[in-house]
Amino acid sequence: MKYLKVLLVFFIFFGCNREVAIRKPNVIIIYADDLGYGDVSAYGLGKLQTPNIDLLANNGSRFTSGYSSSATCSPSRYALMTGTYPWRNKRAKILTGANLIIDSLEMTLPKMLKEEGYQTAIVGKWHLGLGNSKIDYNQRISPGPNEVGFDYSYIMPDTQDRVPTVYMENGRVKNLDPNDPIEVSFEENFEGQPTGRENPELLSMKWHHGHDGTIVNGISRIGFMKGGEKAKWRDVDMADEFLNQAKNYIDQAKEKPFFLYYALQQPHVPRTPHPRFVGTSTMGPRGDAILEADWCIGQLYAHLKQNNLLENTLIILSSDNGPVLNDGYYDEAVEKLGEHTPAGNFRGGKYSLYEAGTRVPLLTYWKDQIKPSVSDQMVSQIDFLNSIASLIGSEIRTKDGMDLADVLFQNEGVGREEFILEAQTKTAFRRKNWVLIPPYSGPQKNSFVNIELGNAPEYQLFNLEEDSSQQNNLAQSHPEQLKIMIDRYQTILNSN
Ligand code: NG6
Ligand code: CA
Repeated sequence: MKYLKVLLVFFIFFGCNREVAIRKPNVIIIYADDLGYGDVSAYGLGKLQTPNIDLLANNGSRFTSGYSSSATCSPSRYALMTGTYPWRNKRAKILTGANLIIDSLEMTLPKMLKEEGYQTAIVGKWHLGLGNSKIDYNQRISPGPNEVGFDYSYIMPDTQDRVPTVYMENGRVKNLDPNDPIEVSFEENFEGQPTGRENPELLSMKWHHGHDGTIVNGISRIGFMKGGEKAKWRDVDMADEFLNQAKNYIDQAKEKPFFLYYALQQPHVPRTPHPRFVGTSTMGPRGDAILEADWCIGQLYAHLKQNNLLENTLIILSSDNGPVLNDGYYDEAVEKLGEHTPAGNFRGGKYSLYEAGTRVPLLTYWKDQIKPSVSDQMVSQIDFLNSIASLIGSEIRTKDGMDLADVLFQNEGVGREEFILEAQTKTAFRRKNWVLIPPYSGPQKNSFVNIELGNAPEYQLFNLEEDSSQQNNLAQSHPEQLKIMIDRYQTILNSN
């Protein structure tokens, strides 16, 4: 009996440990905001140097055909969290003070991981909405990240350029003084509150389009906010704040498998690198913010290393959409760009149906498990849920995502054959090397941000193999291929 007990203890101890080591790695998703394909130096196209991202890229799998689901933030995050195409959800578009767009019954990546015994946390940008009726920032707001699978949440509710400019921890505004309640409106200003439109003399960074509401830290935002003085973040400290929260979380979670969704705010506007990064890039705040993000990633990596966690941690890094230079503030992103090419050699950018809208840096790193490799297999963030589920032995699968665990984590197998991409509720279709963009009304270019959107009165058909920058529309000259693409695209759109 005694021996049996010893044997049992031995089995549980080593059995579990083995499981932890082989089947249940910690999972960290590092998700940048508006980082372009050419912004990462491992991709070899731009002029910025991102040594810490490169270290992961060069020692893991770097994907050259990796996609976000969408060319904007909230839809991409929705797809990342749910493994579901965002165009199936009418509310999955850029959110401003909106309610939660994930249904409480929907499967999510953190829910799946929780079912497999993981601890789960988000630190950083959420932008998937909060609550299900009028939001009162002076109460605990539910549902939010904690109600769709995260044990712990430390978030910026929407974006850095939207009010309220406060952190929220587990559904509550951090550092809120009950005697100074927060009021928020996206319709009208509160009496006596300076705004970017009326008080430009108070601004340290001027707005170019939009962003003319309440001024916080010398920067005017989208929307109006009153109160909550003590709770307001300092923009220049945001990177350090999220990094420290991420490290703290790792420290307290590291004994058991954990999932950390580290959603960086850079290089989204307003770009506010900490003073120690100002001037490090020669490209103004946008470049400096990317170098700051790169530094944060290096610090996180060093922290994992110090804690002997690298062998047992899968790191995935990507971006929610393609790059933009002028996204609403005068911050010299255009003027100081020089020879740098944030979109690589792809056409378009953030908001665009062309490749640069959704073709983003995407890499996986797992020390001693993923061999250094460059893969041209097509993969999407929408596949992360199913692929991670497959890796850790969960049976859960969502409908639109694929199980690409072999491709993403083993340097083996084949990726997607086809994928519907989305930009501001419009969709396009990639199949093998072909891309179909259906006719859409609307401007050819968003002249504020200076990005071609992909709208055209006729079908556009591109062959990426010979024309990766989408210059030659083959719709007229390749009618059979056009028909194949339209038929297949319609079939997927009509599937439910
Ligand atoms: C747009 C904002 C833009 C950015 C974007 C969301 C204006 C004129 N533009 O509405 O600055 O905030 O929303 O970006 O207000 S995203 O990466 O979160 O999708
Ligand atoms: Ca974004």
